Amino acid sequence: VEISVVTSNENKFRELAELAKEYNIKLRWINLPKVEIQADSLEEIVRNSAIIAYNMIKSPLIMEDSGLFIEALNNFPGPYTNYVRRTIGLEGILKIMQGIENRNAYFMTAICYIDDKIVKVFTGKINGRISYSIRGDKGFGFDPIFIPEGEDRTFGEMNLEEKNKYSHRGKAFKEFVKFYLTYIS
Ligand code: ITT
Ligand code: NA
Repeated sequence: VEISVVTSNENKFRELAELAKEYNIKLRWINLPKVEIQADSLEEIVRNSAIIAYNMIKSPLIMEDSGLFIEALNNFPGPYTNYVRRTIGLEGILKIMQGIENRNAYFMTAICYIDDKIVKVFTGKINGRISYSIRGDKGFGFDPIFIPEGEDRTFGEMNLEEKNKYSHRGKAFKEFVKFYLTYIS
């Protein structure tokens, strides 16, 4: 069985495809923007997006919604991470965080799988901290300012395999795989 991944973000697809290889799951990229409702939780957003996409594509697919949650900012930007990236960007976040000693933050991903029988959401979370400067040119999005727990390097300083080992996306995808492999057998 082939599963489609509907996302406008090629980096996301690359990370997911690399993870899927380990389990012999084939992913196919459908490059479409996701329709996002405004809601407080990534789970709710992605479930809605997936239902909308499924009505167009009508074959098994996954979609995902991710966000960066900063403790000192009461979990902002969270579901607004994409908007913040397009507006104030990484520099803007570092500026807001100037003089703030609590750098705690986490990344979260919610993955929704949908087919003609089921709609199911899986999540993954990685704790870490916001760096004091932009470091590294690998990865994408907020990777150059996020340092995962137990590391000194930002995600921007890690290659794709290293990031996948720790990442929110890697964890959410593993949860999905646990479900999926028993579901199809
Ligand atoms: P689709 O909605 O088309 O899937 P997107 O890039 O808009 O692509 P999200 O809404 O899930 O995806 O992403 C929200 C923001 O979080 C976006 O600006 C990303 O760059 C950023 N982001 C997502 N995953 C990330 C990761 O693993 N590392 C760093 N930044 C990430
Ligand atoms: Na988005």
